[in-house]
Amino acid sequence: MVESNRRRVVITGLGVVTPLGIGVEKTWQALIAGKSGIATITRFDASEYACQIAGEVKDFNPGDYIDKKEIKKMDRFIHFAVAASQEAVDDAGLKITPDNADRVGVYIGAGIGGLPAIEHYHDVLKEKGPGRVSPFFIPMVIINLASGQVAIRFGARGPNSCAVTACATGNHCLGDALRIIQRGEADVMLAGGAESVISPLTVAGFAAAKALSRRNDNPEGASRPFDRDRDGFVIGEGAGVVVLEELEHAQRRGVRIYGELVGYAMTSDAFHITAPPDDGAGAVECMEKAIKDAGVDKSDIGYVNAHATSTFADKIETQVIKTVFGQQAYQLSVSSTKSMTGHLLGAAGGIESVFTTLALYHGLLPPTINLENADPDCDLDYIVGQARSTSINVAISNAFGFGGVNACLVMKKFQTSHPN
Ligand code: V7W
Repeated sequence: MVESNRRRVVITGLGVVTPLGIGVEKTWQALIAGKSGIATITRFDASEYACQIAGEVKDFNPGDYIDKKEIKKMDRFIHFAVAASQEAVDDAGLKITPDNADRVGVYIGAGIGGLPAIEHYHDVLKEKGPGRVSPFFIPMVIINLASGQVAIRFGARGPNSCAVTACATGNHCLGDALRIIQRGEADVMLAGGAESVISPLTVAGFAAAKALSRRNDNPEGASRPFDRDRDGFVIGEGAGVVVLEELEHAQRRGVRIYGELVGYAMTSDAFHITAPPDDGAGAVECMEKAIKDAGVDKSDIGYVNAHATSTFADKIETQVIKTVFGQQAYQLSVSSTKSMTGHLLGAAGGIESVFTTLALYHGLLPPTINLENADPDCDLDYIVGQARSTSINVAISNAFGFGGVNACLVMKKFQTSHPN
């Protein structure tokens, strides 16, 4: 049961770094225009690799956000986390002072973290010896240093942690941060995910697992969720961070409210390391529980931001949505923004939470691109090719990751009075 007296949590700031652009405005405009951020890999020579394409963040200069001497203490995923957090904090007009610092926390995770720096310093160790490994190597790569560096930057002395749950990381981070505010342990949380693992070992590893698209001759067409000819996901990099804030705290500050985070659930498939079960039972239960937690009717939900990664699992997610919604599934608008951004792994939930929030706020649903020939098992309304105007009030954002982790978030258009 939803406790009617529980603290309400609203979204007051947004920040992203994505393959579609640096910053919310640039990314959102590209997203609703149906642009692809996928191209041939430039971060290393991938010409001998089975997969040679990715969603790289272009023209990112960490020096625009971080002092020169601090840059080398962080791997790129932390640079992204800091940049997205700065945008979100500025957007929310949030001032963190000694008076409120212990009521502001950070919960930003990554699925893999500093693997590129691990690869680099392993080479340094082998070629030049242990004395040449940077004293900053460990804090550069460990995942909780995304939250740690963001807290240091802003002096946020409240709860500080992170989830590390593969491709569900971002959703777990927002959901866990939601609970922290609902329980009264903080008034404001910066929450989201960051990832940057477009490196030789990651690409080789995912390709060996046959998880990646090999459509190297057509990068922009490679991420094609729900399409008959999808052949794996495309790795992306970036970060997505939101400012979550207790409603009255936000109202006292007089800040813009983008939307309300009303529901969260997590479940486990307890089934397989890299595949969901055919019936998607764990995901079904996760969506059901998140909707119940939100205290909304299924019929209130109008949009699903699907996890859909352009793999075999897209048809399982389609089945999951049908199991949860029955006939209503065919009235829902569903899209996979990964068709444009690629799969940002631990950052996916962070950026997709921003997209879902903006979709409700602007009344505009982002499309699924590259859906040319629908898989017969994928027969829902996927907002093919073009963004769609909408007047819906409630949306759900899915994230399902390796290890069988499921995390779903329900967002609602902001209304002063709570209908529940
Ligand atoms: C991903 C994978 C694709 C989905 C899983 C659910 C359960 C185990 O690339 O995000 S399939 S794996 N997540």
